[in-house]
Amino acid sequence: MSSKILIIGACGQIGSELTYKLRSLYGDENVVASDISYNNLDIVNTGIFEIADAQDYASIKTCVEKHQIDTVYLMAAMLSATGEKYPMKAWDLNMTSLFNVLNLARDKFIKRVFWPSSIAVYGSTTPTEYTPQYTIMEPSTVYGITKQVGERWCEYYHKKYNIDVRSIRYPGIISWKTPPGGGTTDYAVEIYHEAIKAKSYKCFLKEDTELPMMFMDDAIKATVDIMTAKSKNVKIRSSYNLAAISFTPQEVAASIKKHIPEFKITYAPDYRQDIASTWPKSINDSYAREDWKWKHAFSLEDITEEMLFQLGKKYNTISKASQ
Ligand code: AKB
Repeated sequence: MSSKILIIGACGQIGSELTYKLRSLYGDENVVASDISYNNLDIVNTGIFEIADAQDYASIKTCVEKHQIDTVYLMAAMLSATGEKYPMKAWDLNMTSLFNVLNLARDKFIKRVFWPSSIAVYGSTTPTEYTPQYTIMEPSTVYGITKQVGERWCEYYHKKYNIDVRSIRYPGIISWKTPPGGGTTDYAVEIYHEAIKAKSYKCFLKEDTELPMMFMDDAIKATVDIMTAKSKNVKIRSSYNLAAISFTPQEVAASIKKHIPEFKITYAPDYRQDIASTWPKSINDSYAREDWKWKHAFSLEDITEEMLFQLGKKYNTISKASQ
C-alpha cells in the first residue's frame, strides 16, 4: 500500500523517532515532517520538512494538499506536567489539533489518522494493578482529560464517518535522541542524563512510585504495528492499552548502579508526585497483544544498558568538541 505520510509534531520526543522510522520504511520522499518551529535540526535537515501549526486547520490542510498526504500522525501535544501549569493552553492545543485532523479525514482530504493517547486517561479511582482496558476512567489532569475526551471523539468519528483512526495509550517513554518535554514520567529519562553527567540525580517522584514505562524502540514498533495492521484487526477505535514494563525510581537507580556504582539518588517530590499517584502501576494490554499481536522487547536492564551506552557516547562527543 503506497502512502504519503504527514507527521505533525515531528520535532518532539516521539515524533522525531517516528519520523526517522517512517522515512526508513517508506522512503524520504513519502514522509513529510512538520512542526511549529525549526527546533530539531536533525529532523529539519534530513528530509522533507514543513512549518505547520497543529491548531490552524488551514495550515495543516495546505500541507496535506501540497504533498498529497493520505495518512497523518498527530504527535503534537502538551503533556501532563506542563498542562497543569497552562490548563487552557493544554486543552486548546490537544483538542483543536485533534479536531483539525479528524475533520480533514471526515472531509476526505486524508484517509488514516494515528493519534496517541496515554495512561493519563486513568485516575485515582481506577484499579492500579494490571489496569484493564475497560475500567473506571476519572483523570485528574487536564492532559488526561484531553486524552480521555479525545478517545471518545476518535471512536465517534470512526463510527459516524467511517474514519480509519488508530490509537494507543502510551506509558512513559524512555529515549536518548530527543528529550521529552513536560511529562510526569520525564524523570526516567533525566535520571540517565544525570547519571552520565553528574553521577547523581534529585528525583521529583518518591522512591516507590511505580509507573508503566517503555523504551522508545518498543513504542515506535507498537505505533508502526497498529498502523500496518489489517483494519478488521483494529477492533478498538478509542485507544488500546499498551504495556512493556513497570518500575519505581528506586529500581531504575539500582539498575544504573550496576554500571555506575557511585551513582546516588535523592528524592524531592513535587507537584508531579500528585499526578503520578493517580496513575496505574501496571497495565493489562491483552487486547493489543491479541488483536494486532503486540509484543515488547526491552526490559529495564536492556534500557539501562542502551541509555548509558548512547548517552555516554553523546556526552563524550560534546565534551571533546568543547575542548
Ligand atoms: C506524561 O508523563 O505526561 C507522558 C504520558 C505518560 O503520557 N509521558
